Parts: sequence; structure tokens; C-alpha cells
Amino acid sequence: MTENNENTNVQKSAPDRKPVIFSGVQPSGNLTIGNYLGAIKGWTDLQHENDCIFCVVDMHAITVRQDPSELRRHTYELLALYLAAGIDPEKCILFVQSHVPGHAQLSWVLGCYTMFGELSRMTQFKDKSKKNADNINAGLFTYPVLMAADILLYMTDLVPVGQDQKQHIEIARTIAGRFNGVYGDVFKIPEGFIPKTGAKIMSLSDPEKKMSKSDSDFGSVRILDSRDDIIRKFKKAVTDSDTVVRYAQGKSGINNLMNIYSCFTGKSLEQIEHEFSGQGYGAFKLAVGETVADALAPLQSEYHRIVSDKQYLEGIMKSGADSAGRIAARTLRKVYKKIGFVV
Ligand code: ATP
Ligand code: LTN
Repeated sequence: MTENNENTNVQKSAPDRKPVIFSGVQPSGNLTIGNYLGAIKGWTDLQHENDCIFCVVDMHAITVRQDPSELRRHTYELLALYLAAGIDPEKCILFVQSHVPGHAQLSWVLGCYTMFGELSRMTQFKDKSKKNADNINAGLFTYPVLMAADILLYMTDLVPVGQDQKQHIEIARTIAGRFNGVYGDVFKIPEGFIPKTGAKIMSLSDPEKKMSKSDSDFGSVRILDSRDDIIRKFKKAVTDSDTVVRYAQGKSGINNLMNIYSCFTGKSLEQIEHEFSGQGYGAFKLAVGETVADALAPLQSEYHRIVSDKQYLEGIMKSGADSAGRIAARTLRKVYKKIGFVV
């Protein structure tokens, strides 16, 4: 293992240490406005006051079968999207998970402190096992252990994610607590950071179901969809038989559209009800579609500018992996010592 400055103790929270933020998205392509509102958009606000580390989690992506050339392309594209969304590589560490070997190394160790029963209870594992019944592989099962390694390697304080990742943060806390219980204060116990609005954007075609990048129908609005497609998808959004735009139980379609509109405009639900009083669903759906398309347009043009500059993206990946790798190696060395490996 590489030599490190042993005096730099990342485990102790120095009073002047900024909170560490870690998060990641899988480069599985077709990012949706759910990924944007639930995760990436919020990251940009956090980068000013914290030490932020944002990762392209390619190792998680291979828990479902990926075409190699697509995976490579999606990795560049996701990094370009982070940048286009406003994440500043001068302020944050941006890197690709497989470029820092510490993630796989710590994941193995933590797997020995994670119970079979705990992993069996993960709802994402159960859902993905149903969706990929012909490929229920061990990586899909131990996915949360790798995610715990991602987080714990950097002594992370806060993990900004959407609602669906709450259970994975919980298990990362359990694993860290169990490890600390045996070896002393090694890991920082991380907290999830779930946005108040936008944490669970629902499918436009089935508003009882989470909007997901792996669903290819009209239900998912992609960040890079054309203006026409975005508007068309919102026009087709499934709603109820009422006609009044108001947030209420049993109106999951309208509630979802109101949430999306609120996230992109900053308006409260009451303001939205007021704005559309006396207008039908048609006018509201069109307004939401146009607002989303307008809000995404600058991000899209920035994305197209950045994504073609492969050299620039590779420079960021490389320096991000160097910075992340230094922190990761330090944590891993400490863990290896604690458990009795010869370092
Ligand atoms: P897949 O459909 O391939 O499982 P996904 O859309 O869930 O993928 P991930 O890469 O697993 O995407 O998630 C990236 C981030 O986006 C996570 O923080 C996750 O909580 C968030 N996220 C995903 N879907 C939504 C959604 N519908 N609403 C809000 N946040 C979401
Ligand atoms: N499992 C996450 C992606 C992810 C992640 C992480 C998020 C992998 N490692 C560490 C936050 C912190 C998901 O969104 N599906």
C-alpha cells in the first residue's frame, strides 16, 4: 500500500474541518428528472460550504448486465452531466469509482461485518431481483456493502440521496457502528440528507411507482430529452378524473406534477393551487412541461459543449481519482491495521 502522512488523522473531527459530503449515481444512462431533483441538483448547493466528493459509481452499475462500450460512454456522459449541472471541479472531488481500488478493498472487509439477513431485507435487492430474475448475482446482493464502503472511506458526514436510498444509508450506519463497536472509533457514522421536495419523483405513466431510469416508456422524463418530448410526456401524464389543481390524498398524479413544478419554480403548493385555480389539468400539464423544458435547456447546452471534450473529462477523472485515492488509502490503512493485517 502507498505510504501516507500518518499525522493527518481524517477520523477525528477537527473543529475547523468542513463537513464531508459523498454521493454517487450509476452510469446506467438515461438520467431522469428524478435523479436530478432527488440528488444532483441539491449537490450544487452543498459544494460551497462543505468538502464534497461526487462519484460515478460504475462498479455498482455492473450489478445488472451492461454493454461494455455503452458503460464506458455513459461514464463520460455522467461526468459531463455533473459538470453541466453546475458542480465545480475546483471545489469538489469528482471521480470514477473503479479508479480508486480502495472501494473494492474496503467492500470486502465490510462484507465480513454485514449479515446475510440484513442484506436479504433490502427492498432494492428484492425489486431488482424481480426485474432481473435471470441474473440475481452476488453483486446485486452485496450492493449495499460496496455503497457503505464508498461512504465510509471518506469519513463522510452527509450523504445527499433520494428517498429510495434511505435503507442503504441505514445499513451503512449499522455496518460502521458494528465495526466501531469491535475496533474503537474508526468510522464516522454518516447521516442521510434527503431533500424536502423532489426526494421521490413518481412515474408520469404510473404515479404510484418511482420514476426510474431503467423504465423506457412515457413515464420517465430524461434530463436530456428534447423540449418537444418533455412537453409531450407531461401532456400525457396520468391524472385523476377531478379537474381542480390541488394537492390531496388520492391525487398522486397531480401531486407529483405539483411537486415537480414546485422543485423547478421554487413556488409552494399553495401558490401553485392559486396560480392554476379555475384552469383545468390541460393548462397545468402544459405549464409544467414548458417550465421543465425551459429549466433544463441551459444544462443541456452546457452538457453538449462539455461532453465532446474527452481530454478535459479525462483530466478531471484523473485528478479526482488522485485526490480521492489519497484519502481512501489512508482510511484503508487504518482499517487494515485495526483488523490485524500486516501493513
Ligand atoms: P435504476 O432505475 O437504474 O435503478 P435510479 O434511477 O434509481 O436507477 P440511481 O443511480 O440508482 O438511479 O440513483 C441516483 C440518485 O437518484 C440516488 O440518489 C437516488 O435516490 C436518486 N433517485 C433515483 N430515482 C429518483 C426519483 N424517482 N426521485 C428522486 N430521486 C431519485
Ligand atoms: N446506490 C446509489 C448510488 C450510490 C451511492 C453511493 C449514493 C452508490 N454509492 C454512495 C450515495 C453514496 C443509488 O442511487 N442507487
